[in-house]
Amino acid sequence: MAGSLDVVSLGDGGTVTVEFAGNKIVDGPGADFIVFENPFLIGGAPDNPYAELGTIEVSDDGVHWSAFPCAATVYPYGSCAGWHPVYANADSGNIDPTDPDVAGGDSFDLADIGVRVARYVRITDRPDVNTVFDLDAVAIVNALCP
Ligand SMILES: [Ca+2]
Ligand SMILES: [Ca+2]
Repeated sequence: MAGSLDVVSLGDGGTVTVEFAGNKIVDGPGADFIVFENPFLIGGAPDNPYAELGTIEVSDDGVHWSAFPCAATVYPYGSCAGWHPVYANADSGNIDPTDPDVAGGDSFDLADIGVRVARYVRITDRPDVNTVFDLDAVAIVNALCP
């Protein structure tokens, strides 16, 4: 499976902030949001993704940020984004992009970093990793205003 080409490339060390106007991510059961990049598995091996790592931070006010730790340089990449292939596809629409069990992508649980609600998600390409993060989409799993 090839990664999506319908993406926003951040550039090395680049950053993008996604705001959910009129909505928020809330800490509910399990994963609360999913970040979709376009990694693929080299040779189809699950333990050998072509990872384009980014650090994920969340904020409720756009001023104070909490980061998911992302320091790994070898598989598995822990709380980094950009290393789980995406299975949901907006064009075919047969996989729910908000279901972390089937959608693929990198899922995040606010409880892991002690955050209750977040309106913003900031993604920063890892400048120490010689790949470039390409943002496909961010999906809310647990929304405050569904
Ligand atoms: Ca949660
Ligand atoms: Ca990079």
